[in-house]
Amino acid sequence: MQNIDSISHVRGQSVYLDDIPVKEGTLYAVVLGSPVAHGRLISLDTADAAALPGVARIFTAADIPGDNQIGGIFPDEPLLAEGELHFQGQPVCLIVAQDELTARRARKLIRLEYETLPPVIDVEEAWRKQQFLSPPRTFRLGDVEQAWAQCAHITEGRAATGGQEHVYIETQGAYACPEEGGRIKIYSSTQGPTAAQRTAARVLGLPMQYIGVEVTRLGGGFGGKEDQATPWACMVALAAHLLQRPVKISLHRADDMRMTGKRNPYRSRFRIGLSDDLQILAFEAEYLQEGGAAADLSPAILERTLFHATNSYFIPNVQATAYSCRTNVPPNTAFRGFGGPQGMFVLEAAIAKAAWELGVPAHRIQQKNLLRENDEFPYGQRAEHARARDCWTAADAAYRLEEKAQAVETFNKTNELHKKGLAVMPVCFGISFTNTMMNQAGALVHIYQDGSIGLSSAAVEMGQGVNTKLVQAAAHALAVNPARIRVEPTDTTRVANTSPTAASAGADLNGQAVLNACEQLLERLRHTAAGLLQVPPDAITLHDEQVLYDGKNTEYDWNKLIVEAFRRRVNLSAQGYYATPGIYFDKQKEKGRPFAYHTYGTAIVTVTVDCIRGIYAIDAVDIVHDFGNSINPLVDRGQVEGALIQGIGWMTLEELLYNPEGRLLSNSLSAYKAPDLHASPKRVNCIPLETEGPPTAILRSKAVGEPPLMYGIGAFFAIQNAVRAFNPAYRPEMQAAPFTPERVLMALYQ
Ligand code: MTE
Ligand code: LUZ
Ligand code: MOS
Repeated sequence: MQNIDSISHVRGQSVYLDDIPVKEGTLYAVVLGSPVAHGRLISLDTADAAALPGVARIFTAADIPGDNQIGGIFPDEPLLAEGELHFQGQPVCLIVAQDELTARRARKLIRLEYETLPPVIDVEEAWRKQQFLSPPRTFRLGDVEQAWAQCAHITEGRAATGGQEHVYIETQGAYACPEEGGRIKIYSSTQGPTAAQRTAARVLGLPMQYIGVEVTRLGGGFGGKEDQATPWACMVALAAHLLQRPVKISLHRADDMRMTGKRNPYRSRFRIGLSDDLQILAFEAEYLQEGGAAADLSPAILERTLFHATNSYFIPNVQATAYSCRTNVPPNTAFRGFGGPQGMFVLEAAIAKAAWELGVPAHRIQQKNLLRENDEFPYGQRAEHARARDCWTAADAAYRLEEKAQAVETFNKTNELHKKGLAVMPVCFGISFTNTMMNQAGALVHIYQDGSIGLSSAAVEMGQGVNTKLVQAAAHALAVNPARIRVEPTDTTRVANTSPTAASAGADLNGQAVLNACEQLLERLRHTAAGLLQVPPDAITLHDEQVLYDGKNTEYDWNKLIVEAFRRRVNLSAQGYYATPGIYFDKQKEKGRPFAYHTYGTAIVTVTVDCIRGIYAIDAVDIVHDFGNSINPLVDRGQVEGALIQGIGWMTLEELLYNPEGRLLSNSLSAYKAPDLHASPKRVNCIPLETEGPPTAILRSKAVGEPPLMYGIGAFFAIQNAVRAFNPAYRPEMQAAPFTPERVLMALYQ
């Protein structure tokens, strides 16, 4: 089935926040951000700004009727700064005016008096000063101390990965409208409608029932709107509540880039020990996560780094410790992979380094150590339906790994100024929110009298195709034509207490809730049909819009059945609910079964480096991916391609630079290089691994949103291998991503 949004997207008819027709009297807001990364606010003079014609009001922390607090995991983040300033761009005042231009003019007239304090920008400095956002965590398996003695080869090193700007096409924004009786309706570009609702209620000092949040779709989220869409929703809610006027905010790209958090950069140390026959016997790592100025989701991201510290491999002795460090930059946040990519990079860096030292290709070490059925992860869960080896074997068979590696070597022998590099990137990603509580979802399905169907769920459509998958699930369950089904905007008044659409689990959780609602309806309809036909309900089935008795057509089709059900006063609406079974995690012991299942895959990445210029091209990425039984191969392939290119961008091009004063230098799309067509691989092959898929995946179609991002890590190591082919003396002190052309050039001539 084609993505249900594709036609309206192409025609420009899809509705995003900025396409909602505004109500008469709507005001527009802009935010004044802190000019310093660390400081103390002395005074705030808004008189001139407030006097500018057209300015409605200027809000500061003092205007907040409820709690000035938006922290999701820990209450450590004010909506508007009070006393201390913690990062450049931290919201200080909200300026509301008749139009945006006036609000921006007024912003320039606000005078801030502050004392500047020394900022901490460097994560190692924060670590030395013990500035932690949450307590350090350690995952352990076996006994590393005792294992080192058994290793024939031990190597140590350092690794670093950079941040990443989300570059969602639609920037952050929200629109709040006051309604009757003090209620506020918020339209928000958020992955987490309930988070926006809960936090706005807290800020306004109102019960949650007073706030309704509606989301039609996002122009991309990628994790950047899991938590960080909330402040903008709260700000317009505050202004709408106090002014009793509709208020809208829509961030300019520059404000969005400056004020919002990004993927957490990491600095890490590793030690890896192998046996003579390349078995990894021990792995030890210490991860320093750059959290930014507030916890946001960083503690949960830190946890996922530890969950994915051993990626797709079994290592019998592991000790992994992670520190979430507080620095004076915008709070970093969720980004596709959620700490998993940062963890996997470190192990891959360790394997690559061990491979050079031993003079073997890294893929020999990788292959040797892939997970097998029932192997234990450091967090206690065992690999069930482990597909790591199946994906590798299938990739080897389809793409002929040894021949490819041979071809790269031959090329490198015969070419002086261009070198090729090859790397394999196996991926194993755990599916479920690691916070067990969040693994629940709801749905509401109405069958209208005319047989058409309205479907609501907690899922937010952000381009990943979740709504299409929900329509497919409902059509499958009710045996109707998908064209009958319309997906309603996500709305906290229709489905309450929702988790954000994140962790790649949106289709699984909400799809199962939709199935649950549809099963209830189906049960009622089968009884109705049985009554009409005077036969037992067990013998009734629905198939292709027909009511069947004992497998044979009856006089009733879907429309006729619905008319009869309504006449007989059968409830044609159902609320569905789902909570992932069988998952738990004990944070005291750091053991449990946090994931419903794992998504696996293997990618072979080949690149060519121009050794005069340091530039490179990704020749091909050849993937075998475990989709389970894909419900929508086209949507899923789109997810693989998009995630892959996002991963390649993170590993090769995208570089966030802050100056020592904590100012973002790469603060525009001309200074920050997001991957484009030129950065994309010349060829992407993706073969689905033929598997059955687990029952907790929606119709056995595995979660696909995040895992393929990590194939991009292969690009880093492929480039590194090409560099080593040119410059065998290359010994990086630290394996640091992104491997930008500048860094490649330095490495070629180190
Ligand atoms: N695809 C598009 N087009 N746009 C997005 O914002 N977000 C990604 C992924 N794919 C995203 C996307 C992220 S970070 C996640 S967690 C999943 O989609 C969320 O959707 P799902 O749970 O329905 O897979
Ligand atoms: N968000 C979250 C996530 O809150 N918990 C998770 O485990 C997670 N994983 C991936 C992406 N977002
Ligand atoms: Mo995705 S990082 O879980 O929004």
